[in-house]
Amino acid sequence: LLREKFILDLFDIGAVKFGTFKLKSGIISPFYLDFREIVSYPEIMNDLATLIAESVKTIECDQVSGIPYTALPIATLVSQKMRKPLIYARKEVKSYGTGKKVEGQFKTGDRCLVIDDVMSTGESKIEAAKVFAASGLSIAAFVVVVDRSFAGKNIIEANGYKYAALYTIADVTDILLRNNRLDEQKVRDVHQFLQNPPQAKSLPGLRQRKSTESNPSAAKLIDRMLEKKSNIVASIDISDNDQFLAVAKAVAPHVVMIKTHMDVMQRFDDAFLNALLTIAKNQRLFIFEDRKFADIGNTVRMQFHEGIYKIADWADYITVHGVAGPGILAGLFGEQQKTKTGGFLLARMSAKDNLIDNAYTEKVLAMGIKHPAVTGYIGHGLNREDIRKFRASIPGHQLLAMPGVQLKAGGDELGQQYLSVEEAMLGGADLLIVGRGIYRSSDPAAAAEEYKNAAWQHLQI
Ligand code: S5P
Repeated sequence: LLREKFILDLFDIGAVKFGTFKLKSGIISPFYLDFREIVSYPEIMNDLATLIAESVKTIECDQVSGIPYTALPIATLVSQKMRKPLIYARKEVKSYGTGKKVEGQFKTGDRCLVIDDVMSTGESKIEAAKVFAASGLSIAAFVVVVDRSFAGKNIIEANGYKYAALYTIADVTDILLRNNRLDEQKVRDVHQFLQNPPQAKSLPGLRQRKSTESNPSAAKLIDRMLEKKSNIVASIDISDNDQFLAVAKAVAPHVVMIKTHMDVMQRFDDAFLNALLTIAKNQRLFIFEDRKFADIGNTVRMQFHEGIYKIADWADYITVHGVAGPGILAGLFGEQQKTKTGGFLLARMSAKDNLIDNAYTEKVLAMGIKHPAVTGYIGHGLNREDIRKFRASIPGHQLLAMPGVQLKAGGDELGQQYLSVEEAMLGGADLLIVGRGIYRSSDPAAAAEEYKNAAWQHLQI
């Protein structure tokens, strides 16, 4: 039977392995799937294309596609077998030429069958669906070779997409067991894993993660969070100075930081700054200037220390883009840390269709992990699973601050995307940055307290 033979072949070429494997999320898995090398086995490729074409016979579609890289050559063969045209979404959009996101010919409204090798969290499928939708295509169905049984299927179906898998991982182990390729113990390990899917190991509590040596600015912030029992950063984006101070006073008891965009204030003078610093001192909170520095080292050094704002004189924390490379950290914080200010690097943003991709996020993390003045990162995510995976790549002594949060998920008319407090916290955020959710409320003090309580109960201290 082709269906069995294909799995035995996969096993024989090492595309499915059993043992102990650490996944990207930090979860230890008793099996591992890697389809990247099957392109080197033309017979196996042909068998797979036959199996897929057979299984999708009843699905009506106009186009066939595969998610790059691994599934694209597979989809190419399926397209041949089905005699249906192939399209594919680029992984990176070219900055020259046509700038098209989807290659191949199609019409608005075409229904596309999208093939992928493995289903795990569903994240890459949702991403692909967004790209296709933006080009006017709809998804006829997603079809994967093996479903490794995480939340993926639910997410795909909850989003209203048709979904099919050639095999579940349990089908795979059954076939291998029947054909004496696997012993019973290994199969039991897999079944056990599937019945109790382990959560990505959560980080130790805040107290344990605190490291004054490797991250003094995070240690200071953690102490203050514990003291105030709050991980809320109130982002007071109000340009009227008096209104700003009134909200600051009201929310101060419930928040660990007030985040400012000093360049939107109508007035910047000693009276205003002193009033703000007095609130900060009396209510034991920090000032977080969301300046989003992004220039070369020499320029950001001036922007930080000089000019009208002299940010370095009063900001406890600032935000920094990684785009200019490590020189920006040297410019802001010096070779040795000469300032007491800590920096949050923007690793992911909450704005819809922002240009940050995974490769950029990883480079920002690599840049920040080595630097003692990097308190942590600004990050966001699709849902708790997505945030968890991202959180797993941040070391415990650095903090994750998450904007784009309200009590309920949603968004605004300018592309801001909101996660719920619960989703953000269960994903592993350490600090929540809340703007309009608090200052637009008719009672900002009560709102700040509500956010504080809703978030704090989820924080591992
Ligand atoms: O990705 C980001 C990064 C930041 S710092 N998305 C954001 O929204 N922010 C900031 O967080 C933004 O500049 C604003 O000050 C705050 C969110 O405000 P809200 O009113 O949407 O909660």
